[in-house]
Amino acid sequence: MIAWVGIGANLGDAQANVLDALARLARLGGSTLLHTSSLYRTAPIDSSGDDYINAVACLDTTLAPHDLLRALQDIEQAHGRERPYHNAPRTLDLDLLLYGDEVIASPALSVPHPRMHERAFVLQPLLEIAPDIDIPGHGPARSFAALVAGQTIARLA
Ligand code: PH2
Ligand code: MG
Ligand code: MG
Repeated sequence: MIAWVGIGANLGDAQANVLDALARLARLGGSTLLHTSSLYRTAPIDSSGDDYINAVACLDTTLAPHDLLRALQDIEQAHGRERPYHNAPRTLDLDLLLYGDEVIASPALSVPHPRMHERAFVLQPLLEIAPDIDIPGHGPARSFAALVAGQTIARLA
């Protein structure tokens, strides 16, 4: 299955944390890392603290969705992820954005990620590596680009 993962960090050395997450995804069992976007510096949306570093990765994986979610949470925990309150600044956040064209609504996991089409920090890196991708239930990801054009995002050199 092709899975898309959103990566974000705005605590500690956010850029190093995102790069380490990409390295860990490249080593993930049962999975092959196919594509990674550039890194982006983004203003916090419904969050606080420093600017975020964001990226998106594409995996070809044999892991079932909830097993992949657990693997992503293990990587977050390796970076000491704490959740003191909703959308608190974080050392590392790994979100399962898309899992093939599946729609999943379980207590632990919502796919597509519910707000991904409203967030430039997801859409811009995703469209960089998958310009023609569809978001199940929403349509072409690129059709939302104009809606998020006011959000501050800069690709890192
Ligand atoms: N993640 C959030 C909330 N707000 N803002 C930016 N810029 N980047 C994020 O990754 C992010 C956010 C919840 O996970
Ligand atoms: Mg998130
Ligand atoms: Mg998350």
